[in-house]
Parts: sequence; C-alpha cells; structure tokens
Amino acid sequence: MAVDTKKLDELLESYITRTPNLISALVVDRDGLVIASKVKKKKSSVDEDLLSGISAIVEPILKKITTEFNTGLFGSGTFDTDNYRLVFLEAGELTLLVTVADFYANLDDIFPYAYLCAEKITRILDNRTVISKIPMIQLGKARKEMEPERDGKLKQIKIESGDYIFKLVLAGDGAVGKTTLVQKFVEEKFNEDYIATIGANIMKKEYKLRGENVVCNFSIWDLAGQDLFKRTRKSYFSNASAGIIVFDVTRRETFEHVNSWMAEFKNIGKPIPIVLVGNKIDLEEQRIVNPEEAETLAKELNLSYIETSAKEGQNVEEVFEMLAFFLVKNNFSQMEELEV
Ligand code: G3D
Ligand code: MG
Repeated sequence: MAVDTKKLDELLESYITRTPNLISALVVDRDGLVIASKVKKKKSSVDEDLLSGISAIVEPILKKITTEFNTGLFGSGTFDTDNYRLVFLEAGELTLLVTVADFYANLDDIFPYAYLCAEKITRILDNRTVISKIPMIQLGKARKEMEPERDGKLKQIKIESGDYIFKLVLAGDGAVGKTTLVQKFVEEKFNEDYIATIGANIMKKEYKLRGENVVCNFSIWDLAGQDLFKRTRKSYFSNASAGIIVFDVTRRETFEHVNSWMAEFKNIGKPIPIVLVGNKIDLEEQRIVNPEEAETLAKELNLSYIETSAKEGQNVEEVFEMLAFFLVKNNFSQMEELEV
C-alpha cells in the first residue's frame, strides 16, 4: 500500500505547530517502524540530535506498547519520562501516533488535537479525502491539571464505555451549507423527522468515538427554512448539548452575522461546546473571509474553528468528531488512568 507521506508530513507539521508544548510527533507501525516524524523547529537546537534522542526514549516504550497493541487492546496511553511526556494513540488499524511533549505539558491540552490528528492519519492511510491541517481548537477553561507521574509506568487511558444522547443544533444564515453539511455526515436521509411547529428537521446519527467504547447518539437539529425561525428559536435552542455555527467563506455578511448566532447560544444560559465552521472552501477564487480573521473572531468568542467543503466532504466528519470528543469528556468529567 502506498502511503501519502507528503500529506502525513504536512499533518504532523500542523499538529506540532498547533498543539501547545509539543516537541515531536511520530507515526509508527505495529513493529515500531517510523513511517513519518516531525520535530518542532527551534532556532538554537540541532533537530537531528533531538530526533535521535527522542527515538532512543520512544523505542523501548514502543516495544512494550506494540506488544499490547498487537492484541488489539491498546487504544490510547501515556508515559512520563524524566524530561518528556509521551502520548500514544491508535491511528488506524496498523499504526500509532506518538506525541512527545514538554515535561510541563498538560495532557488535557494535547488530547483534543491528538484525537483529531489520529483521525486524519487514519484517513490518509485509507486514501480518503483529508485536509492535512489541524483546525483551531478552543480548549475548555474548566480543565483539570493532570500532574505528570514519573513512575516509569505505561498508563492506558480509558473513557468509561456507554451510550450518550446529545442534541446538536445548527445555526447560521440561509444557504451557507448547513443542510449539506449534516446530510454529508448523516448519509442515510430517511433518518429524518420534521417538526412543523418549530420549522426544524431532526436527523439521527450514531457516532462511535474513535478507539473507545463510547457511542454518541446525536440528534442534529437543522433549520427547515430561515423564515419561521424568529418565532420558534427558543424551542430550537433549548436543551442543546452542542452547537455548530456555519458561515460561507464567499459571503462576508454571513460571517458578520456569527455574533448574533452566538448570542442565541448564550441565551441558553449554560456554556456548551460550539464549533465555528467556515464552509465552501472549494470555491477558492470566490473566497472573501480568510482563515486568519475567522480564527481571530473564534478566539474572541471562545469557539473552535474549522474550514469545510460540505459539497466535497472535506473536514465534515472532523466537525462532529471535535464536538463528540468534548461532549464525552465533559460528561465523564475525567479520564481514568489505568496501568497496563
Ligand atoms: P442552508 O441549509 O444553510 O440553507 P444548503 O444551505 O445546505 O441548502 O446549501 C445552500 C447551497 O450551497 C446549495 O446550493 C448547496 O449545494 C451549496 N453548498 C453547500 N455547501 C457547499 C460547499 O461546501 N461548496 C459549494 N461550492 N457549495 C455548497 P444549491 O445550488 O443547491 O442551492
Ligand atoms: Mg437548510
């Protein structure tokens, strides 16, 4: 099987740039063979020295892990050395993403990026459509510090298994691509309910969080039209567990309205994870809103930001994966560390 190593390299570069306190990231196979690797560029240090140093640290741990991994049980894990924190995540059936972070890194800051990176690695290895860039993820403020435990033991990270139901609400101006986005994700269109009084279509989607025994049952609420909405928005937004605000990168006014959509979510009264989606990036020549200004706004509003082409399916699954990750993590409060 030919692996698109250029895409893997791009992805790892974006991953170590985006994620706080990362030093290096590697994609390795079950035998511990390195398929791709990146070291964060520092002005003063010699990259090759660092990489060989890292390989020396990772190698023995990798041996231990791949033994576990070969039994198909591994999932994700961490290991703290005297100088580094290592995170291991299954990325596809045959490969593992190894993340090397600073001594002081907070694992809660790393996991959302690592999960998404692992998802994208899986896609690259399966030759599926993929944008080899990590989106901007707004990390929750209420996160708990996980102190490094330098006991020389490998720890497996488990999220309690279970079935969870989430109401996910779509917001954004007309014709930005909300319906196209959900339909791409949901696929089976018969799975749809129409509530006339609210003017909403509700679609169901069962989504399994990667590497975990966790099933998210999303009911995704989509506006059937924009007209009825003014009267019925209270019922539309009430009890939402998560939100997606979509704008069209080719129409500035849809971007300018993001603030007022955000206000609707604020009315709910409790903070929920929300992803801002810049859609229609396939229309490159017509693009008016650039990624930098969208990220600036997202930061101001405390939202994650991701760009999609709902039409071509790029980054669609990632939108929902980001939300699923945050929802599940919030629901289970804290991951449990088990010894391997
Ligand atoms: P809405 O639900 O937000 O109102 P829709 O928007 O999903 O109905 O999409 C509005 C139009 O934009 C549709 O075109 C749809 O095909 C198109 N569209 C949605 N997403 C994308 C995208 O990522 N790229 C491009 N190029 N077009 C997109 P029509 O012509 O069917 O009205
Ligand atoms: Mg629609």
